[in-house]
Amino acid sequence: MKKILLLSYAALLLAAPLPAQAPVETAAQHDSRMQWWRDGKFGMFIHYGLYSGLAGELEGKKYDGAAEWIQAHSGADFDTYKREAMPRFTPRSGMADEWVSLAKEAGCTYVVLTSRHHEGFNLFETPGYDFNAKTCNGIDVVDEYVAACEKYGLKTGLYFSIIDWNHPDYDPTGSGISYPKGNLEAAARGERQFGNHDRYKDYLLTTFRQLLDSHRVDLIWWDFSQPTFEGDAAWGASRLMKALFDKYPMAIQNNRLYASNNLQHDGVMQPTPLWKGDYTTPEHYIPPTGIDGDWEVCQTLNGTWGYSADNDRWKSLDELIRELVDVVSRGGNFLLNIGPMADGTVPAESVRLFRGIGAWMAANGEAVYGTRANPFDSEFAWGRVTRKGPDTLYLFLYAQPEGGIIELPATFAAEPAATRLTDGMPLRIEQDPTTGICRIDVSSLTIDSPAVVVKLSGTMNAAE
Ligand code: JFZ
Repeated sequence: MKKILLLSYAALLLAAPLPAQAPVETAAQHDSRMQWWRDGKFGMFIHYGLYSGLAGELEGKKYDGAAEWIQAHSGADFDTYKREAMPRFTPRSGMADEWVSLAKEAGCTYVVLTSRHHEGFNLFETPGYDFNAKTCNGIDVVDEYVAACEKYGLKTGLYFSIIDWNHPDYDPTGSGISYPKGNLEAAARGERQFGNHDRYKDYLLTTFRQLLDSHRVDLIWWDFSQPTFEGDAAWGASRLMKALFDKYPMAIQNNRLYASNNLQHDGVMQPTPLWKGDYTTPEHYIPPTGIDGDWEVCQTLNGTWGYSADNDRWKSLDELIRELVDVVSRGGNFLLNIGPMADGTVPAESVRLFRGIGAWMAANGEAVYGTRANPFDSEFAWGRVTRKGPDTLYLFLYAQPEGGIIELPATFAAEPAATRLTDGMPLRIEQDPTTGICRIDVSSLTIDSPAVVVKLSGTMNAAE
């Protein structure tokens, strides 16, 4: 008996020192857990909260920039923010159905809703803590959202802010993370009980459990950390991760319980070690050569995540479709945002843009879903490439190549075939074994969409 105990103790000591929170899984199990996400490629981000009603304006003053940051930008204290924002926040039953049905129409395979943002207002019922949509407005927004995801067959993601600008116990000292000046002043005046951060960490765990206990989730999008404020010390990260895997062992989570280079906007971005989360999250930035491992670009339509009444800096449909293609061709996922208004209505231009993407995806989605990164060493002046399995390439033409001929530095084992994806129209293709170049004549194609797709079927020979 003693011997057995000793032996198993030795085995424990010899085992690789895995961080406690890492899911215990083999590489194959990891691949199967990640599969729907890797193949799904395109998701909708939804930023909805008290800030949606303010729409970029507080106490008669307008704030440009990210509208969901208005409390930090204005410096409003909790009482001011609550007094101003609460009456303007008018969630409506049925709005979540509209969001998810738009996502479905756009060709998204998953959705991520802000269950709580930095303002700390929970969109779901949180017994014991009143600052939540159910208590204030009678609607558990997350309930209706999860039901809509099930109805339309999309994977259910929830964004969960670990930062909290209004919880009395949240202590931002030394975090390097913005905090509303008004709350700091109120704390200095002794009007706010402030800064028992251990108790805040307990609150985070309790609240996260409340969320999971009443809502089925496929993905959690944590947000966010700084190098001086991350992981176990700042958030009790291991406990949060364990709570997720205990309840949903197949769930996926991003990397923002820890600081990383998510906000880096140049150079080669480093992958996230798996124990910090399943994927890296570049924001408002498309890494030019992708990132090793799994990654997802989150992007806005007009520069703000939360709804802002005055912002009309909308990107064009062509730009957005090319961003989607750029990301997918480099091996990433694309999470594109809507910021619904006070009553949940999606701004008309956002609806138009998502429907436009949907129309393009309906015709060309085969070249996006289930694909992997461009297998060639570099990109091409005429456009982008994805690959599916061992014998299919998709070439996305942004422009006509010189002389109307695409030259790929590859040859194919069997006679390859090239067709226009939308209608199967065959294109002339020939390969030259001496130079190792394959030429496709695309001169007959009109570039009448942001990306015209050519499907190339044939098994590529390994590079010499
Ligand atoms: C975060 C949020 O702050 C933002 O509101 C939005 O939800 C986005 C998707 O994620 O973006 C960040 C994260 C970190 C910093 C700034 C914006 N930062 O470290 O300054």
